[in-house]
Amino acid sequence: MSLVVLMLASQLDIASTSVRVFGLNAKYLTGDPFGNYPDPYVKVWCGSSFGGMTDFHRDTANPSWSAEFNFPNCKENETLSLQVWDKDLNFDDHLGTCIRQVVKESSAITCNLNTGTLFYRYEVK
Ligand SMILES: *[C@@H]1O[C@H](CO)[C@@H](O)[C@H](O)[C@H]1NC(C)=O
Ligand SMILES: [Ca+2]
Ligand SMILES: [Ca+2]
Repeated sequence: MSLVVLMLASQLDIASTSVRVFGLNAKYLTGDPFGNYPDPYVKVWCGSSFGGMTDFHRDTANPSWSAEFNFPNCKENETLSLQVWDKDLNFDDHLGTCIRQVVKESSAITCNLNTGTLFYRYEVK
């Protein structure tokens, strides 16, 4: 194999990173003005790719979700966006959005929302 082919192969290898988002949980989320607890769930994006959403947990301010999200083509410096929502009968309430740029290493993120705090982890593979 020529040196050029080897160099190309190693560049392709660097380019084919992926990101796994996991360990989502939140504290002190609020529901409605009447003091009801929210029914929270999270939607996850990397760049413009939508990774899906967690299920919603009924009546809790401190949810913890087991869902994981894999982004096969998400790279360093792209934007991870996590939107936290309160499930309702008709119109779900947006409790806040967490936006972070992907860094090379794995990270544990703490993110303040409109009210409450979202925590999650991700790793770049
Ligand atoms: C990410 O951004 C940093 C700082 O601007 C830059 O040095 C690095 O090359 C970028 N990485 C990628 C994969 O674009
Ligand atoms: Ca609500
Ligand atoms: Ca609700």
